[in-house]
This record gives sequence, structure tokens and C-alpha cells, in this order.
Amino acid sequence: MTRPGSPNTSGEGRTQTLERTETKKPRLWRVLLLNDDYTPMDFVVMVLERYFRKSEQEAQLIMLAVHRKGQGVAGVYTRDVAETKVAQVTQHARQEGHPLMVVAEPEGEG
Ligand code: TYC
Repeated sequence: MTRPGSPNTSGEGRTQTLERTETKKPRLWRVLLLNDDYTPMDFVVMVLERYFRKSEQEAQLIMLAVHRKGQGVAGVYTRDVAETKVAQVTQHARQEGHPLMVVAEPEGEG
């Protein structure tokens, strides 16, 4: 037994934890932009620059790919970050009156 206030050097009463050298990598989620007929191209480019840290040129290419193909990947993140981006972009789009759809899906699907 260890007296109160004195250091426990015996190991007695300690919770044992197993060491693990391998840390699991979190599953990653794709944030997708979906095309629609009404959201202005400039707004989508601004979203890609501001929320997904794309250069203007990269943002233009992604926006045009979404416009032509129907959807495209804006970025890949952990689940929390992906869901936050979806919420932020959706809120911003609605505030401006645009119907832009943004969704997150786990990698390894589709
Ligand atoms: N199709 C829209 C237009 O012609 C542009 C657009 C691109 C909208 C990408 C949404 O995710 C989107 N104004």
C-alpha cells in the first residue's frame, strides 16, 4: 500500500494499459460538389478557393468539371472536417439564395 501524498513506486494499484505501436488511420471522406442549373459559376469558384483552399486556376477547373460531369471532389478530409465543410458551404450558399448541393461520402465507395 502507498501512503497518501507519497509517490507510488511499487506499481501497486496502477491501471495497466497495453502499449500499441500501431495507430489506426482514420477513414477519409470525400466532399463532393453537385451540379445544378442556378448556382453562379463565380460562387462555386469562390467556395473552392475559400473553403477548400484551391488556387483560382484549380478552382476554375474543378467547377467546370462539376458543371460538365454532374459532380466532383472538392477535397478529402477526416469525417469531422468534411462534415464541417458541408455545413459551412451549405449555410453560405443558402444565405446567398443558391441551391448548391455539397455532400460528404467515405472513400472507398462509389
Ligand atoms: N451549372 C452552374 C451554372 O451553369 C454552375 C455550377 C457549377 C453549379 C458547379 C454548381 O457545383 C456546381 N451556373
